[in-house]
Amino acid sequence: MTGADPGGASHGTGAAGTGVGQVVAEDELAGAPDPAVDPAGWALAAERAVEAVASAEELRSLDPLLLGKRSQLTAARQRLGGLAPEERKAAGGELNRVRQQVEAAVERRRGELVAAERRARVEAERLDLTEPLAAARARSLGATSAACGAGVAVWRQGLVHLVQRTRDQLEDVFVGMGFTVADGPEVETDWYNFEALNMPPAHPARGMFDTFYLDVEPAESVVLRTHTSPVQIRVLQSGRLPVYAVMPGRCFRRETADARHFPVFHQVEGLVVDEGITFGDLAGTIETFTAAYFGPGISARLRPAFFPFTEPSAEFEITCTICHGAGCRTCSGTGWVELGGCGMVDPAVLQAVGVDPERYSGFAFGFGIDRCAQMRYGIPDMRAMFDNDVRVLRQA
Ligand code: FA5
Repeated sequence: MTGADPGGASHGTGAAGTGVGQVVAEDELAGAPDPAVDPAGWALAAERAVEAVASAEELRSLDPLLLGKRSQLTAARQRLGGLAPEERKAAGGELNRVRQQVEAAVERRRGELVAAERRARVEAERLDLTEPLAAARARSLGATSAACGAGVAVWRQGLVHLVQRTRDQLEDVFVGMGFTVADGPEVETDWYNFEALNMPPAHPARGMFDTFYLDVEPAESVVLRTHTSPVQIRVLQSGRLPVYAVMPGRCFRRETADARHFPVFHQVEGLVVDEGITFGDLAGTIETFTAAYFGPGISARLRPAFFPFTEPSAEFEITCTICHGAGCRTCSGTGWVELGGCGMVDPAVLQAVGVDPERYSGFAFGFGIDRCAQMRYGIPDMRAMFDNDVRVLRQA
């Protein structure tokens, strides 16, 4: 093999802005032996150059110098034509082998660099959802971490919506009393929402619920649930007795919004079914819940009422917390606000789901969560809770 000019391939010296890794890599290549003379030595230097680059971008810039038209390797290959056929074959084979070796090294390094860059990008773009907004915002404005630690108050931290907070608090109260929490669908069949609750088709009590029907066949067979009472049926159908459960969730009625009503609202249903349950247990449970949620000193009363799925039935009311009983727009001048309905589970309901009413008895209740929040936080008009004006929500 004829000697070759080691400087035959032109090596760039690194363009303006070239990274340190690339400069080191180019230096490695500049000092490499001629591959036509020492292919293994050149491959070693080329691999060191590949290792020296610090980014995928640098590796891309180095590529033409390593394996491209301007490379020592290509120059060596071009000079093969001057060799005798036998020599040319051996030297060509050797140059092919080192090319493959360096190509593999480039690919391996490219994989490492791309993965490292992806990791760095993900880390830089990571959102810490638990970080207080003031600090996060201050940092995004360029404040140092010391300034963030000192509490540069730019934005205030968000808060859980009043209704969700009340739902959580009510769940906590009942879980503390030994209840479990169950769930049911917001879209219900007519059977669960009405029939199983002792309201067959055309029963006049259906008029108590202004119902949204889904546009499916057969007509009026599927509804947006008007109350959480259908979840009672689902819990009883699971067949596990005794039952001590609360079932919070969203309900829907075709009602015009006013100071105490909203077309989309929330209830928490309660159901206890066991041997020997009495109305006294119901009254005691409601009293415990009221004291735990509103604090002592709240005046409450049970008034006789009618629900087809409980017998006897009652409505649970507290003194209006806006006017303290004097009468105002919120309580329609009565001084009292109804929070929910309740009663002893009608034996027909137990029978409909295969529970023996001779052995088991129970009570149920359904409270308006929004109504509870409204009364606890003294909000005269329920609509204010859904205007999403943070000044209102923050006051509570
Ligand atoms: C019922 O919905 C019965 N399912 C309650 C029940 C359960 C009775 C178990 C017996 C046994 P009622 O329609 O009264 O009852 O609603 C109960 C409570 O839900 C009301 O007192 C009120 O607090 C709340 N509520 C009802 N409609 C609305 C509405 N449109 N906006 C806000 N809250 C409402």
